[in-house]
Amino acid sequence: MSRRQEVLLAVVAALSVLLGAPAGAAPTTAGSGNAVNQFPEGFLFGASSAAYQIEGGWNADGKGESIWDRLLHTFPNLTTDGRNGDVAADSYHKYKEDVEALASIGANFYRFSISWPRILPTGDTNVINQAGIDYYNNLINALLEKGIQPLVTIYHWDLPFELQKLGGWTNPRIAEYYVQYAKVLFENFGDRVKLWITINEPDMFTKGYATWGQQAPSVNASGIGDYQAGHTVLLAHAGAWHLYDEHFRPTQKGKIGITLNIDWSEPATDSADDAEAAERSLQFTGGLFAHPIFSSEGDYPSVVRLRVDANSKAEGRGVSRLPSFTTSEVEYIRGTSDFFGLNHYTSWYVADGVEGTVPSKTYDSGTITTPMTEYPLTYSAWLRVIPSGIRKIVNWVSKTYPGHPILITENGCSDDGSTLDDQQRIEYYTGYLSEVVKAINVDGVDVIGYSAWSIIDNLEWMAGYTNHFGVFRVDYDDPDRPRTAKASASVLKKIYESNSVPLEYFTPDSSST
Ligand code: GBE
Repeated sequence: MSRRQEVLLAVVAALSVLLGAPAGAAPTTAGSGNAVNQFPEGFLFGASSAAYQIEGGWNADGKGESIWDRLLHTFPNLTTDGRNGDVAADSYHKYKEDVEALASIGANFYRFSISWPRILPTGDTNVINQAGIDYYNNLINALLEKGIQPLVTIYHWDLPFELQKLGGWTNPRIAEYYVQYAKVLFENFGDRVKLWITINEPDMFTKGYATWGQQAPSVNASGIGDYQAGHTVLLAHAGAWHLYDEHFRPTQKGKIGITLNIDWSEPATDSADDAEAAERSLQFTGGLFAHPIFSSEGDYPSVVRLRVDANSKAEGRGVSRLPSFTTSEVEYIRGTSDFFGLNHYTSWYVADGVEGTVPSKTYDSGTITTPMTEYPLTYSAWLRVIPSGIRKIVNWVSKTYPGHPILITENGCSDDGSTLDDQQRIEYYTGYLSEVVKAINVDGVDVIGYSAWSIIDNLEWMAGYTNHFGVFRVDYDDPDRPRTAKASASVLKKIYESNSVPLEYFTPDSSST
């Protein structure tokens, strides 16, 4: 048996153990007798990236233009440093060095995304770019040679610009194009890829239809375009899940889910109104996408439905700004995820009240969000180190949507890149992972894996290359883009290889919040 076949068999075996439990079954970890700092056997450890943030090769070998290429070429000053993803970390040519980095921290899996326009330059299947297929085949094979399982994000924000001409995600037909694209990926890579994420963070990238200058494509239709785009995203996700479930799962035997980003909302005071507001804010970010997929009844959360309908009416509109699903669409979307992919970074205070432009999602939610200033800030203005939040959010997910294993697909923090001795990142990872392992062993939450953001420094969207999230530094002033391990890489390695948060790094008690 080849090394690759052995790896695949091990992967499939681990997956059936982790994901095979029927919905509603007791979490396997509770009462397992594990020490509190010990992860369950078979826990998956990995690191993440995304195509536009690392690949470069923006027009190499037949790749089509994406909405991010178009936005940052047209408005170069949108990013903090005026730089874009044309070359990025040059992973299109240097992917083997990324695989080396992953192997050196003992990662079991690598979560990377596939660039839709690198595979389908027109967005549709009339042109299939063989060089793009070859690139991802080489990456996948290089990972498997090292015993690292590929976890593919099908869509991490880089829509083919040709499809934006049709309205992008606000056009419901994009769901059909998306499913055709996913089919090409299942056909070409599904023999070796056993874990798929349909879509990364719809709450985040649909801001590209609500605002200008924060996200591509920067269609400024606040409170309308974002809901409309999200509606298409849910149908696209469900379409890909059903296609996989019916036509590929029987032979390929993998798992497919969605990744949602949810910050923790801490009630600003002890009042009942603020407690309700904090829950509402979770519903407007996470629930908007989670409820249709993971709840037993499906469809949008009622609090979101009622508030957007009421506000739309009060604004004198003839139709609600939040589209409606037909009964058969509700059924089509419900239950279409094999696990709950969760990206989590930070927490906020949330109070009852009104802020945000009219119309906007923020205004609809009736919440006021403020930073938890008593916690340390990282190099990103929005990102404070609040480890207790990750334990709270995985508990919230498992209580609100019981029966779905949670895969943490992103967690990490930024610095200014000035040092390889990244002590704050070490505190961040060890603090957050301490809370994750307690959520598993103390609270009985079914978390099956964890992925650090990110394996290498990358293009942090509008922050350009100024916010460094990697456990490996990339020297962006050197045309060779050399990768160098930071101190945090060796700490992750200790955690990943011992399947525990070693006691020297473990936080036994949560802080007060
Ligand atoms: C994820 O987004 C993304 O999946 C990943 O691509 C990204 O690199 C990573 O996290 C780190 O951000 O004016 O300072 O408030 C806020 C997580 C920018 C969500 C912050 C970008 C939250 C998306 C700008 N947001 N982030 S501001």
